[in-house]
Amino acid sequence: MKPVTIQDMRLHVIAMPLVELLKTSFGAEPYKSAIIVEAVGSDGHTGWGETALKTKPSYGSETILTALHITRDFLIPKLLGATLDSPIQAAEMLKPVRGNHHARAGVEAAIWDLMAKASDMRLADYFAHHLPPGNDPSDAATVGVSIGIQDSLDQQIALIQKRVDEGYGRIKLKISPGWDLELARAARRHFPDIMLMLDANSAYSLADADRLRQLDQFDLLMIEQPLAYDDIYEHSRLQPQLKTPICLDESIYSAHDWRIALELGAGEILNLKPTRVGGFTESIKIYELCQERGTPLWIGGMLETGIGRAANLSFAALPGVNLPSDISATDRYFAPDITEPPFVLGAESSLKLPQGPGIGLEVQRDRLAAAEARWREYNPFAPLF
Ligand code: OSB
Ligand code: MG
Repeated sequence: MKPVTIQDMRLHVIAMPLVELLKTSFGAEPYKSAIIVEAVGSDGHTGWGETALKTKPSYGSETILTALHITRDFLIPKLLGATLDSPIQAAEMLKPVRGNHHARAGVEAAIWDLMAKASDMRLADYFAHHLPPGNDPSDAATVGVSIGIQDSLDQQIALIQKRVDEGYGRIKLKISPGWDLELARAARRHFPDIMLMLDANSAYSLADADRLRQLDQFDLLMIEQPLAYDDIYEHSRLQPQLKTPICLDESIYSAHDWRIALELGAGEILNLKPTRVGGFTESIKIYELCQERGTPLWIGGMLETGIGRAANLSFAALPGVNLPSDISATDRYFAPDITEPPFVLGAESSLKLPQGPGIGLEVQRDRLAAAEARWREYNPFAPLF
């Protein structure tokens, strides 16, 4: 593997109009926001990473502006001018910056792409190179689609129908207290055979156990993050009361967290978002832990642009990822994206990996600049000081 010297790192804060908003139990934001990290190597290659965040501390504690501060003032100075033998070394150098997982992940992702390109490898093959033998990626990953809370059951059913017609084989519905049982009942009545799951985004408490248990009758693949975003223990009290497997999202930030959750019996499945756990180095540790424990694994999303999605898809193509991932076709998110070519849903609810080195997509500089201009106009917190 070729060493790379980091010559420059540039940040692009963007806002992108979404084809379909994603309303969760904590609300919806009008644009998809992100920090796009551009890493330039002394060999002339450019690596791209995405710090996928919201403008509000709603999903987690970080926001676009906190990540901008951490990235610019603490992370980039650690890597500028450094010669790296592997992206894992970059992760080690960034680790003294505590917390701030999404910020670290965006920077690390740009290094993974840059170094895969320097070695002329697809990112998926480059990931496999950092895993034991037997982990070669497939050329496609199985995916599903995440659907936000709608204004009525009729609208919700129509939207599920549209996604089923498009070919999605696994549907995830966002729920919140009062928008749960009737929703699941209606979805099951209309679609008796689809792979169906729910995501509560931390909207319930242990006192809701009786209500959550009623969801068992709908043959759900899993229920994602029913309880508090920073809880593991109470999930371990809830899981034995449910037949439906609990999948943790918000409360797992590391392999260490997931090991503790498994030991407590706080859930059976993990939604691994590389951006939430601080990057692909930690994701690899979690991947190996899941293989060791035999727990199912899939890759979650944060409405990433093509940059973040191509990297996530490359990870999702590894053989240990064995449930459909939240990585949908480009037309679910943007018209157009800032990358080319678009992802198009293929047979059996799958997306093909791009074939070029690294993330394998071309960033469209004009669209990136337009998305940066939109951010400057939209930024709800510009007059901070
Ligand atoms: O909880 O999984 C979630 C998007 C933003 C924040 C949290 C979540 C999500 C999704 C989107 O469900 C999945 C996707 O990127 O398609
Ligand atoms: Mg979730």
